[in-house]
Order: sequence, then structure tokens, then C-alpha cells
Amino acid sequence: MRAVQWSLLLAVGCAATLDDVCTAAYVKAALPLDVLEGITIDTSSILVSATTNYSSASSDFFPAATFDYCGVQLAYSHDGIDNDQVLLMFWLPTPENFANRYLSTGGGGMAINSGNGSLPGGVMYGAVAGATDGGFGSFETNEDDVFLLANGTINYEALYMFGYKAHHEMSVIGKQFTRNFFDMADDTKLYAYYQGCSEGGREGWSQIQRYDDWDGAVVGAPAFRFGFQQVMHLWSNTVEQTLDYYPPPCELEKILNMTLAACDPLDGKTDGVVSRTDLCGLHYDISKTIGEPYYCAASSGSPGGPAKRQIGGSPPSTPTQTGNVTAKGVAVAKEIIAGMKDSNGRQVYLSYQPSAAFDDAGTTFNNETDSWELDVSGIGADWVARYLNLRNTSDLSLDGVTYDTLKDWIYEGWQKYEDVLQTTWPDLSIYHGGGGKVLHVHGESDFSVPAASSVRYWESVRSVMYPNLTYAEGADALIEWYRLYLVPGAGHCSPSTEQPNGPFPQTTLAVLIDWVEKNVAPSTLPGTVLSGSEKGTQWEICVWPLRPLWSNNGTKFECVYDETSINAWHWDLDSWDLPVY
Ligand SMILES: *[C@@H]1O[C@H](CO)[C@@H](O)[C@H](O)[C@H]1NC(C)=O
Ligand SMILES: *[C@@H]1O[C@H](CO)[C@@H](O)[C@H](O)[C@H]1NC(C)=O
Ligand SMILES: *[C@@H]1O[C@H](CO)[C@@H](O)[C@H](O)[C@H]1NC(C)=O
Ligand SMILES: *[C@@H]1O[C@H](CO)[C@@H](O)[C@H](O)[C@H]1NC(C)=O
Ligand SMILES: *[C@@H]1O[C@H](CO)[C@@H](O)[C@H](O)[C@H]1NC(C)=O
Ligand SMILES: *[C@@H]1O[C@H](CO)[C@@H](O)[C@H](O)[C@H]1NC(C)=O
Ligand SMILES: *[C@@H]1O[C@H](CO)[C@@H](O)[C@H](O)[C@H]1NC(C)=O
Ligand SMILES: *[C@@H]1O[C@H](CO)[C@@H](O)[C@H](O)[C@H]1NC(C)=O
Ligand SMILES: *[C@@H]1O[C@H](CO)[C@@H](O)[C@H](O)[C@H]1NC(C)=O
Ligand SMILES: [Ca+2]
Repeated sequence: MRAVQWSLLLAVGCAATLDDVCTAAYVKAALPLDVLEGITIDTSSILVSATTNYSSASSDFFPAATFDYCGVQLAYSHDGIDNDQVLLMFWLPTPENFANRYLSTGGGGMAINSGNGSLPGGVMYGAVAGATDGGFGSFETNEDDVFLLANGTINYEALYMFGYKAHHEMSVIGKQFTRNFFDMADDTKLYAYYQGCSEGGREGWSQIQRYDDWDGAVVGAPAFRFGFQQVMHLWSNTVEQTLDYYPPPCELEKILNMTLAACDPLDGKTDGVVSRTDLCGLHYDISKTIGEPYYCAASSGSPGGPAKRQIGGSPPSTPTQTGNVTAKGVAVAKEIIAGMKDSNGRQVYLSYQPSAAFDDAGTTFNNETDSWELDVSGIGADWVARYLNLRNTSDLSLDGVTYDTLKDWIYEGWQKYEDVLQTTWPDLSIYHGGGGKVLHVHGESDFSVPAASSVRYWESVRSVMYPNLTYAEGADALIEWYRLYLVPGAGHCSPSTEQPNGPFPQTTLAVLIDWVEKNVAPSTLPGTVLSGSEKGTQWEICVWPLRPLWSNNGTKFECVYDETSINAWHWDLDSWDLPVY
């Protein structure tokens, strides 16, 4: 193909400009038509446009930058499937700025991409950056919109595209397209990367567990162990129903605020950041908040009153909330943090760390009864209604639902989607064999995907891949290529509003590039305070299983090995006979 089209692919050296290469004819000549069996690229589908002096704002995952790029959208189909169309979006740097790099980007929630939002994070490092629509109809269409063909009938193609197929196809096509576009010699190395958080973190792991498409991946707060993770969102609601107490949000916020204040100094530095949620859990009893007064001003929200807390929905208006923290409120908070149990008291799943906000526990105010009521988590409801019950609805009643019902739902989702969404395969020998590296980050105060979920997976990989080594030897061996960093004070894929003085690792892809291309391994991960009075302050984030600790009144920082704290992150899920990776 390249020989035939040589005339179009000439001079992509230093001499070529964006205008030379950012044309439909040039892109058409660079399409990797035969790169994957079963895939046909639609050569008439190409959209090409050059953008100069594009300014992308500072985000949690990359700093601000200004650059020129060539935007290319193309479509392909799977042979043998009717009416199939998958869209890919690539942003390509100028020939001058291209640094022999390719980056795949992922989505969030039930989206397989973040629109164009993550693409600057590649182009600014001289990488071609790609996003896929998964074949769901458009870049804006979420997988749950197309998951059912009819009530009772799963759209398996969409499911498997979401699960792992679409990303593999994008990487293979995107890498060869990059080589062709920049006319790379066969013996020139193209470095391939990935960056994504939440569902995007799960998408990253879906590839690392199966392929060696990438040299390095940045995976944030992965929403993996999907059968557990989605039902986890219903745990707080089920606790409220079981204990028959629906706390005003302000009461839980007060418990949270007092927890933060009490646990902040336990890491050795009083800075508004709970860097050691493990010590918080071990040493702070939230019963101490009982009787403390709380106050939250009334807020006006969307007209129409109570609405389910769906992603993107605006909150309903709430009245002024005043009172004292109750024993019942504390009982609800304690049960949430203690994690899901079955009716025999055996542990079903892990939970959020103390210091995480109680988002899943949000209640809704009924202005007719003048009371706070159950407000079922939208993510949890969508999972059970759609993916387990196969009904075209996001509504779910929790009437009659017990702790054992949640366990049944987990088992059903785990088994049904084990090979496509669960995404906790612990043997990474394919990726590791290909020389791949992983930087895995997770906010320690994550309120949506428990930080302990990432710790559990890292531990599963260690114990499965290095079964004959001691814990320390196995950790050392794993750290050679897969590092986990718990980010002090951070929430879900961003800094938390309650701990704005905490850092966020904004330059992780740059760190990964140095590790992959220059063999500069990060002993600590750099983090930056991204807002508030401490904005710009630099932090070092410790590599798991080391834990941060200040001494000398907060002036000396160390990453320490603390077995009691490490053990506090490990949950014995004794409700299950099967291993839970
Ligand atoms: C590029 O954009 C910046 C700000 O966005 C502006 O100040 C500058 O003049 C622009 N440069 C060109 C060449 O258009
Ligand atoms: C994404 O980028 C492409 C290429 O620059 C552009 O055509 C498209 O409008 C962008 N989409 C959005 C939603 O901004
Ligand atoms: C599901 O319901 C939505 C409206 O809520 C509708 O647009 C869509 O066509 C329905 N899908 C199926 C498969 O019935
Ligand atoms: C919790 O702390 C935040 C930040 O200081 C404050 O804005 C909020 O009002 C507090 N909430 C309660 C219930 O005290
Ligand atoms: C009470 O809520 C309903 C919607 O549930 C809304 O229409 C009504 O305006 C509210 N009344 C007051 C007094 O806020
Ligand atoms: C809250 O506790 C204070 C004492 O700390 C008491 O004076 C007040 O009446 C209590 N308020 C309520 C609503 O129970
Ligand atoms: C599919 O299920 C939803 C939710 O139960 C229901 O509202 C809808 O009417 C059903 N659609 C059909 C075509 O039966
Ligand atoms: C661990 O040791 C057992 C028994 O000596 C051996 O069969 C197995 O291959 C070893 N596993 C690894 C991963 O080295
Ligand atoms: C400890 O540090 C805090 C904050 O920097 C400071 O206010 C305090 O005086 C210090 N205490 C001692 C004993 O040095
Ligand atoms: Ca602190």
C-alpha cells in the first residue's frame, strides 16, 4: 500500500508542514487498510481539518498547552455485520512536533470516550491521540443507550465493543495509521500509550489484561470488578433502607467534616489533607460526632423537585438543614464504611475509605411529607434494571431489597459479564512479556470507586504473578513494571472539593514517557495542588505499598512501610467461595 501511494507520502520529514499532510487525499493514502482481518475501513468516510494555535486548558490529567493539530475522523465496519459503523477520531501533531508516539484515550460512566477532551493530553507530547465511538452511533452515544436491542435481548456486539474490542481495534488501526501518516521507517520505534480514568481506567485494564498493544498505560481509578463495582453504588441506599434512616445530606457532611478534621493530623502534618485514610480508619471513631450541631443553607435546584441522581442531572432544591448529628446517622455512616455484608455477617465487598464523601448515600427531600427519603443511585439502578434485568429503563425500586439481594446481584453480574466487563484478570504476562509498563493512580478519598478496589487488584496481580516470592520480593518485582499510587485527599478522578490542598498527579503521562523511553523509573509520582490557597505546591506521591508520613512537625516527608496500615487495606471477602481478584 505504501509503495503504491508513495507519491502522496513523500517528504514527511522536517520539511513537511501541517498543510502538506492534513488533506483528505494524504490521509486516504495513509489509511491502514489491511491491518486487521474482518475490518473494512470506509475510505469515503474521512473528515480532515487542520487547526492551528489550539489552546487547551489545564485539566486534572494534563497541563495547559497550545499547539497545531490535524483532526481526522474515519469510519470502519466489521465484515458480516449489517449496518455497522465505528467512528475513530485522531488528533495528529504537526510533522515537526511528532515525537514517534501514539496515545489511546478512554471514557467515563457508560461512555467509551471523553469526546475530544482527552486528546490534547497526547498531542502536547508529540503523540497522535485517538478516541473511538465504539460503534454506538456517535461519539456522544453511551453504551447503555444501545445495550439492549429489545427488552430481554442484549446487543452483544455493542457489549463486547465496550468491554474490550473497540479499544484493541483503535490501537491497532491508530498505530499503523500513525506510522503511515508520518512515513516512519519499519525499524523506527513507535511508542504507544494509553490514558484514561474511571470507566476509562477499566478500559485501560481490559487491554493490559489481554494484549501488548501499548508500551505504557496511565490508568486512573478503574471502575473494574464491574459486577461488584456497579452494585456497590446501591450499598449506601440499602443500608439506609435496612436501618430505616435517611440522613439529611448535611448530617453526613458534618460527619465527613469532623472525620477530616480529626484524621488530618494523623499523617504527621495538619494541612487539610487526610493522607492516611488507613490511620483514620484505625484510630478515629465517628461516634464522636454524635450530638454535634450541623447547618446547611437552603439551596435552589431544578424546578420539578426530587430527581434521581443521574449523571448530568441537576440537583433538586433543598431546604435549610439544621440539627445535631444523630446516633442513627452515625450508624448509617459506619455501616457504609464497614462495607457490604451478607445476612450472616460475612463480608461481600470492600468500601470507601473514611474521609470519602458519602455520595451514594444522598437522600432526596419530599416537600409534602417534609422528610428526607431514599434516592436510589442512578448508576446502580441502571446496572440492575438494564444489565441484569434486561429492561429498557434506568428506574429501580429497592422495595424488599436486602443485603443478600445485593450479593445475589453481584453474583449474577459477575458471572454474566465475567469475560467482558469484570476486567480483573490478574495474570498480566502478555502485556508484561511485551515490555509494557503501568502507572495506576487512585484518589485515596474516592467516593465512587473505592481506593481499596485498586489495592485489591494490585495485590491479586502480585500474588498470582509472583506466588513463590515473599510479599516484599513480589512487590519489588511488580514495581519494576506496574506501580500503584494512592493520591492523598483526591476524590474520583480529580482532586476532592473537601480537601483542596491535596495534590493531583497532572503530569503522569510525561512521567510514564520518561520511564518507557528513558528508563527513568518514578520512585514517587509528582503531584500538584491544582486549586485553592496552596495552588502550585508540589507533592511526592508514594508508591504502594509504601505510605506517606511526615515527622518533625510536618517538615520531614517519608514513604514508609507500615504493615498494620497495609493490612487495613486488605479485605477478607469471606462471603465468597471463589477468589475475588
Ligand atoms: C495564538 O493564541 C494566543 C492565545 O490563545 C494568542 O495570544 C496568539 O496571538 C495566537 N497566535 C497566533 C499566531 O494566532
Ligand atoms: C473534535 O475535533 C474535531 C477535529 O478537530 C472537530 O471537527 C470536532 O468538531 C470536535 N468535536 C467537538 C465536540 O468539539
Ligand atoms: C429504550 O427507551 C428509549 C426511550 O427511553 C428509546 O429511545 C429507545 O428506542 C428504547 N430502546 C429499546 C431497545 O427499546
Ligand atoms: C463542611 O466543610 C466545608 C468546608 O469547610 C464547609 O463549606 C461546609 O459548610 C461544612 N459542612 C458542614 C455541614 O458543616
Ligand atoms: C414541592 O415539590 C414539587 C415537585 O415535587 C414542586 O412542584 C413544588 O413546587 C414544591 N413545592 C414547594 C413549596 O417547594
Ligand atoms: C443540639 O444540641 C444542643 C446542645 O449541644 C442543644 O442545645 C440543641 O437543642 C440540640 N438541637 C437539636 C435540634 O436537637
Ligand atoms: C421495555 O421495558 C420497559 C421497562 O420495564 C417498559 O417501560 C417498556 O414498555 C418495555 N418495552 C416494550 C416494547 O415492551
Ligand atoms: C512456584 O513454585 C512451584 C513449586 O516449586 C512451581 O511449580 C511453580 O512453577 C512456581 N511458580 C512460579 C511462577 O515460579
Ligand atoms: C508546627 O507547625 C505549625 C504549622 O507550621 C506551627 O504553627 C507550629 O508552631 C509548629 N510547632 C512547633 C512545636 O514547632
Ligand atoms: Ca494531613
